[in-house]
Amino acid sequence: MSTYYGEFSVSNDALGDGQELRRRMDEDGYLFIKGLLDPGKLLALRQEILQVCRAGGWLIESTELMEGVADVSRQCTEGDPEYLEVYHEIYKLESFHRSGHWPEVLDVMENVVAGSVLPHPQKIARLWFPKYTEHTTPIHQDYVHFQGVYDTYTCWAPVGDCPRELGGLALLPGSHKINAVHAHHFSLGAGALAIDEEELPRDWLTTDYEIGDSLIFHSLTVHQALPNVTEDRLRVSLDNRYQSAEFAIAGHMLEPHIGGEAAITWEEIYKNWESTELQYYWKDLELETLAWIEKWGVQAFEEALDRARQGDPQARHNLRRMLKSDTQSDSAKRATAALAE
Ligand SMILES: O=C(O)CCC(=O)C(=O)O
Ligand SMILES: [Fe+2]
Repeated sequence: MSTYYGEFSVSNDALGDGQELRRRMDEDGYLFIKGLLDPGKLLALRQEILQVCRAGGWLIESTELMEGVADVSRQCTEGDPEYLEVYHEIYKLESFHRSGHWPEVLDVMENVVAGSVLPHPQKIARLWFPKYTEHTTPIHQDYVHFQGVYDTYTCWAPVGDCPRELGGLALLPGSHKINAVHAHHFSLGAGALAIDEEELPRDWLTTDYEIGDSLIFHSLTVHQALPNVTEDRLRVSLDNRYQSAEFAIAGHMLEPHIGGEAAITWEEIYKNWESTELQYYWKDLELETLAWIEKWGVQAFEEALDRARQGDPQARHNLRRMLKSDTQSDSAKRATAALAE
């Protein structure tokens, strides 16, 4: 049965009314704000990001930079060393980190958390190749990845227009109300954890995002990315996280995003920044940190091993991807053994 995607409700009418924004977040698990972010600033950021992608060989030469025309033969994603090479250069951009602190975002988020807001130090950009459907972000709740407290919120925003075919985010309204984490299983898509579609209702919502639009949702709200089915366009987006500054935060959210053994350090990231204002901005807050909960990742890895032994191509791809950046750990040894069976 194919799924029909309805349209988000727009919450611009409630901007500035914290109580109403919180009521809607409690009711629907999301807020969709049209034109929240300034298109001029986003376009400047898009240009910087795409310049890095072009320098990394991801874009077709002689095409208009801002169109983001991808060289499909360079397809890669999170976990691939060739993705990290480009992503880490983007991660060094001061403007990319600053975008998570733009006042228009902080204003809304202060209203959502009803007080002083903590933007997570770990910022995230996603660079999504076209026709790479198997690797699309699967159905999940953010809590399994970002953890900390349930009342953590994601702001997802495309850096450029993002019509449905470019693969924007879709979510299930009200799905946070189960107030619990669904079972997550192995998936080849980003994050490697997925909820079974059969367990869920089918009233998915999405939209044809325009530059500046922002989708804000709760850490238990069930969501997924739609596949990028364009011929040759790269999807560029931001997903940053916010919570009340009064709550504890998961310790890993104080570290840069992804890399495992090849991770980049804050020192490397800050090397060429002009301003120190946002460097280590969380250090004087004396935040209480929470330990990483391993269970979802561990379970998905066991599933990947089982499926790889049975010859499942997605699981085998996942383990081979992991072995490109880690050959020494116990998990790497188990992955090597499973692939050899
Ligand atoms: O952009 C994506 O593909 C994944 C985004 C996502 O799952 C999130 O922002 O939480
Ligand atoms: Fe997510």
